[in-house]
Amino acid sequence: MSEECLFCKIVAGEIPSDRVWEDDDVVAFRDISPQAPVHVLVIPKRHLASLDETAEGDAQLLGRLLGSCRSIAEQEGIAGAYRVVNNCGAAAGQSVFHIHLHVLGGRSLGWPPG
Ligand code: DGP
Repeated sequence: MSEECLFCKIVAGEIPSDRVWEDDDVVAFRDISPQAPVHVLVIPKRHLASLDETAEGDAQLLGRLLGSCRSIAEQEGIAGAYRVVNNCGAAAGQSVFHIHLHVLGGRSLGWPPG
């Protein structure tokens, strides 16, 4: 855990969140500022600042994050019609430096994204 990290505090339960999923390695909760009717953030319990900070040894964890997105999409009723996004780095829109996948759905999603 990183003591200064907002999402580590959410994992620890020190900051409340609307959790929709949890297993040994992964937690998912609703985004505080939803950009779609379904907007869930999927994060590892272990602190990793961004995708750039991951290495070969994190491949299994990254796979589990993506697999959790699939399960959450099914649970949320958006299977077959959702988007998974990772913003890596401030210039790409990352504002919280604990790696997370956004699962967005429940409305029509345009492409390309902004
Ligand atoms: P990003 O910009 O890709 O780093 O996404 C960070 C997201 O985190 C953003 O969509 C808003 C969300 N967020 C920020 N603070 C909180 C919080 O305290 N609780 C929850 N549930 N979401 C948060």
